[in-house]
Amino acid sequence: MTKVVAYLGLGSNLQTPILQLQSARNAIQEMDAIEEISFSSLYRSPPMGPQDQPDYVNAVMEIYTTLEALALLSAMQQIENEQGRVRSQRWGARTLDIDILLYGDKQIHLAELIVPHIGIKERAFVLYPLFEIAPNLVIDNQKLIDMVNACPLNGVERIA
Ligand code: A4P
Ligand code: MG
Repeated sequence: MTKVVAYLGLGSNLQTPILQLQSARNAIQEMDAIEEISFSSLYRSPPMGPQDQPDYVNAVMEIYTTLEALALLSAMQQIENEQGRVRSQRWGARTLDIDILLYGDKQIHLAELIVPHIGIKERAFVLYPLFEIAPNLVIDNQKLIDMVNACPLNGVERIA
């Protein structure tokens, strides 16, 4: 199986979000089928969606993986579950969310997996950390830098 470069978007807004992202990073690094290439700074932002929830901490991780896309999705969902993820309200508060932002240059349109991730082009909390670690990316023939320049920060702040 060949190695694919993939980008994961991590987010948390419950139970010490910074620790949630650190332990998710560790769990991902420990997988035999995954090798970390880089990990962005952490970014804080107000919630997108229901406003009666805490601010989020987000980051983006660049990996090599030998897993197929669906196997990668279920591995990430297992890590979410291990960190106490409860699915109730859509876009509601969560201990950990791991989204597959990009999987090589593949376009995937399955019921359970859409890649590139649906929100990638307009979400500041995804674009800014992604740009930090992969400034030259091109997504669907569009330069990431152009998407970043078109996207207001919307309260996203890099955590020192
Ligand atoms: N799914 C489809 N494509 C993908 C993909 N590329 N990666 C499916 C991961 N999952 C994908 O996700 C619902 C279903 O999406 C999964 O079962 C999977 O088969 P979920 O994690 O169970 O539920 P969710 O995250 O609440 O829903 P959704 O629509 O994925 O929400 P998002 O887009 O993840 O947004 N505000 C800030 N500031 N920062 C955030 O990180 N995150 C969200 C959630 C809302 N507001 C936020 C943030
Ligand atoms: Mg999600």
